[in-house]
Amino acid sequence: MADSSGNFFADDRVVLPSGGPLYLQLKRWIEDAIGRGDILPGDALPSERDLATRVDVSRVTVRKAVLQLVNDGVLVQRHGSGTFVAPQTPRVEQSLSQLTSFTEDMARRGMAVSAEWLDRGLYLPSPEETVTLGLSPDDQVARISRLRLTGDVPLAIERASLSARILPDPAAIEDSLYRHLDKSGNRPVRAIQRIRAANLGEQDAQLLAVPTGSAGLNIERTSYLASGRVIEFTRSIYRGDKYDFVAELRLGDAPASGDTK
Ligand code: 16G
Repeated sequence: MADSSGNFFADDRVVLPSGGPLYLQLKRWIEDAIGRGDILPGDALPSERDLATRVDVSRVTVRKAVLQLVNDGVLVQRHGSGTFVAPQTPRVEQSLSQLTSFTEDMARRGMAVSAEWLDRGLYLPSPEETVTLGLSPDDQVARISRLRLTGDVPLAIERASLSARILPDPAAIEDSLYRHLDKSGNRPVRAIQRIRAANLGEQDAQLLAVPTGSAGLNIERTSYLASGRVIEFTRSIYRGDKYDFVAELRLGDAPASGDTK
């Protein structure tokens, strides 16, 4: 990627925004430069030492500002190669009232999807899978785990379990699990979704290309066929900095406050 940051950082006139501790001034200066397009996604930042000299602050101040920007997802650090402006992907808004697949969600926004397979195969079910999926003692379970991306930006890790009777050959799934299920008339029509806040552990954070401990959303989806049978149990971890889950709320049956009649 072309590095257009050279001109910006080579400019002598560094005027930090005023107010607050120095590292926050420096942080805001970098954010403003990104906001104005003076430095672009993919551009490299100068080394800690060079930046400290250029801005005339200590290396500790630079380190603090950069760390916060990395935690905010504004910068990314690549081991051995330096610090870069993070690629920009808009936050994704996902409705909580529609049962859609990841592929459909992204296609609706004109965003390219891809997946990295982490695992897929048939296994002996765990007790939780047996109960949730309503399996018989000698049934197998199909497990598929994917890192889901748009472009080269990872958004979520999804680990789905389905009865092997429904999904006897997990390797046959191409891009979309729901499209695959649709072909055999097994696309879910209803789901219960539970969302919990979580701080990402080291392994998940690494897959999602964010610092360990970043905010994430743990989502469990149990999906049903029209018959009421459970078809899918998926545990997902979504990046907290990329997703907004949006629910429409309507006034319920209870009388509005003040309505005493
Ligand atoms: C969504 C679902 C996931 C489902 C997947 C199918 C959430 C939290 N999860 O990502 O349960 O397995 O879609 O997507 O929304 P696909 O058809 O693109 O494989």
